[in-house]
Amino acid sequence: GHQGAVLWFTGMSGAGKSSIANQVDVALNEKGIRTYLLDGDNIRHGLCKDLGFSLEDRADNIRRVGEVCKLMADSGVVVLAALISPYASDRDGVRERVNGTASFCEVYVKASLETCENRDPKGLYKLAREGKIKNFTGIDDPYEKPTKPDLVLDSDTKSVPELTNETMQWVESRIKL
Ligand code: GGZ
Repeated sequence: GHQGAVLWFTGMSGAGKSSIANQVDVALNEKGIRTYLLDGDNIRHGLCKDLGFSLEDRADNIRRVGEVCKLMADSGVVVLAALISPYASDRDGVRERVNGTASFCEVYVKASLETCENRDPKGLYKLAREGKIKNFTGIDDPYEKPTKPDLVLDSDTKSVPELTNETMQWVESRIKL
């Protein structure tokens, strides 16, 4: 068996968190590593169905998903969590909760607002600009950039496959699998 770990992908909507986490998930499975992917967009349809996007609700969202990460990592799974997680204090809370029992890696999926807005895969930035969605991260709600991430993925200039490889290299060198 391998030791559990948490790879926590943070970044704005459209930065590529889900795409990269999905590809890393596939790559780890190909190596026979047990994984579980927790995606903000999916979690918000179930476990965190009752939560919105206020500061308090985002904090609760991160805390709940962080607890699930800890439980699963304790059972030996490599957990991939992809949530915007815009507040440093919430991310630090998860790190503190997970550390000690499993490895925690804060993966900053770095992309400029311009990049994210140009991609706008779901048309949400457009709606936010039109004022039809309020408190949208990067538009009228903050994103606190990680100051000491364990890994930075430059999504402005690199492709999903490249960033997947970078993540795999980091995982293989830093986490005992
Ligand atoms: C940010 C929002 C918002 C607002 C809806 N702000 O790109 P997506 O669409 O598929 O993923 C985003 C998702 C963010 O959920 P998270 O659980 O990751 O957020 S957090 O960590 O801050 O709790 C986006 C969509 O929900 N979405 N409204 N106002 N993203």
